[in-house]
Amino acid sequence: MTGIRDGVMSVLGKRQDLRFVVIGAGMAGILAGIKLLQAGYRNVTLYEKADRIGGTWRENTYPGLTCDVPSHSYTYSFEPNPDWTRYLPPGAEIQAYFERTTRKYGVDKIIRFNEEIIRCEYQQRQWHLETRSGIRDIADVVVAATGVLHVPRYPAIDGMESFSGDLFHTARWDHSVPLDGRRIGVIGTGSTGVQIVSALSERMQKLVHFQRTPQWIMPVENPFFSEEQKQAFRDDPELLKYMQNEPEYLANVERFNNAIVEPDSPAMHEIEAIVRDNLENSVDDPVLREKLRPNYRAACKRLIYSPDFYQAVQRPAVEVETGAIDRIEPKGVRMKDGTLHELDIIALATGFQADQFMRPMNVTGRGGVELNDVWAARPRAYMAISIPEFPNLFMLNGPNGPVGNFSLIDIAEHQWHYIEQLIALIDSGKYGEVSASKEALEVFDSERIAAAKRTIFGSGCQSWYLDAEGVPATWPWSQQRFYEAMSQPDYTAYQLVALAEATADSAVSDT
Ligand code: NA7
Repeated sequence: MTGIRDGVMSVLGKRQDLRFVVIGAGMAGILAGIKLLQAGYRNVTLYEKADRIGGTWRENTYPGLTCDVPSHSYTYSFEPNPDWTRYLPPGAEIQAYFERTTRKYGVDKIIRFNEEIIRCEYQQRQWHLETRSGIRDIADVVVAATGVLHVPRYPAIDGMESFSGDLFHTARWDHSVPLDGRRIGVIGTGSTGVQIVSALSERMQKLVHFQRTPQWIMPVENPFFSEEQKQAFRDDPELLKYMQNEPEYLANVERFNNAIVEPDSPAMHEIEAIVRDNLENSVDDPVLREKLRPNYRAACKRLIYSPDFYQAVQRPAVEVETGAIDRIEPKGVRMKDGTLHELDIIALATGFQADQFMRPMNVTGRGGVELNDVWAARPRAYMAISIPEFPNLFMLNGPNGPVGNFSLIDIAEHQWHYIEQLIALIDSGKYGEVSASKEALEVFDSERIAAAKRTIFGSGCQSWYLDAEGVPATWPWSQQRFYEAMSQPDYTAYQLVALAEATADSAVSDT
């Protein structure tokens, strides 16, 4: 089927009249915007529900927010950044990087802010979109770059509204609330809870960390880059490129990914030994150590990288509460055993609804097929990119893609390379509709599920990686296999409707 590709790649960007809508101006949407402009398309709009770009890095501003991927690897491959201040980038620096990059590539000029797409309907060979404020638009191609973890998950704890202090989800951090010298409760021990506890342990009069499930902690150092180092990165593009593709880090990512898909490999046992040693050697009090010891395998939940969490929880102001929460009362958190933790602030580090993706947007595909119905059991997409009956709609960081302790920017760039080749089919004027075939999705999905159950994510713990049936929703194969899959679409997996045919169909439905 390479013939299909050869015939169309040469004309990319020719059909200047093709209209693109990108939904979401986070890392992936900005990438799509840059790439479409660079390909020569001029009819491109990004819709963003908020008043700024940034996605995750705009929404999350909690104290201690840090990416667990090294700074230089957490950049677009084409836009290295010599100015990162430290090995792991603080959230605010990442936000500033995306803002700078958006302006540099002119994407800021094509974003419509404060416009949330609420409806996206395929009719007569085009996508008809509507925003919450009532704006309507039509697109030939829609790129959904709506993010993965963007809908906060609030816990079902009674009495939250009765709390007399300040209570908020960590993705809605209220910066008007003073912290120093006060009493805070942090509910949740994912990456977010761990980072907040680490950042606040010395600032609070009292910090109670409510832990339903302990976490394995991977030690990591987080040094600052010196002025000399940053100057060297500025002066030497080759050095900067080397930092982006630092061989030791890349080898670690590959080893880690291979370990995820082979839970009994020596690499996974090595990871388990490192986190176990970290716990044994870092926590002095045997009672606290046992409270912090998980009873599931390392990396089953997303592994937490932290340079200072174990130090933080041993500080005098910090208490790790492992009992069950009964309810929230005006003065604080009441435990099932009757204990009341009196607090001024409660931060809900309880994560996100990881199965939402494009939703709550209402998406209706060919023939009136509703995405909510198609995804009723769980979200799924062929190669994480395309859904049958939803032609010319492609996803970045959609369901069943790789997630883990590595850069989602790298993942999105590879996905874009693949999507670009699907767009080329439409751009060629030869095909009017491009979407994965039902058969291809079924085969992909059943192979994926079988493999996913065997990954470390399926080794017996609760996490946001799991779907409603308890199966890991992630890409279950090696990183290499992902790169190979993204290098070129298997066109036989696609239902390609010739432009003439699609136009004739839409003419029929017009009448
Ligand atoms: P996560 O990783 O989903 O963690 C959520 C945490 O909240 C986790 O410890 C949960 O415990 C806990 N939780 C959820 N509901 C409750 C209730 N009702 N009571 C007590 N504890 C609760 O979210 P994060 O924001 O930390 O991280 C998300 C991702 O963002 C992270 O993996 C990175 O990719 C970036 P549980 O483990 O379910 O017992």
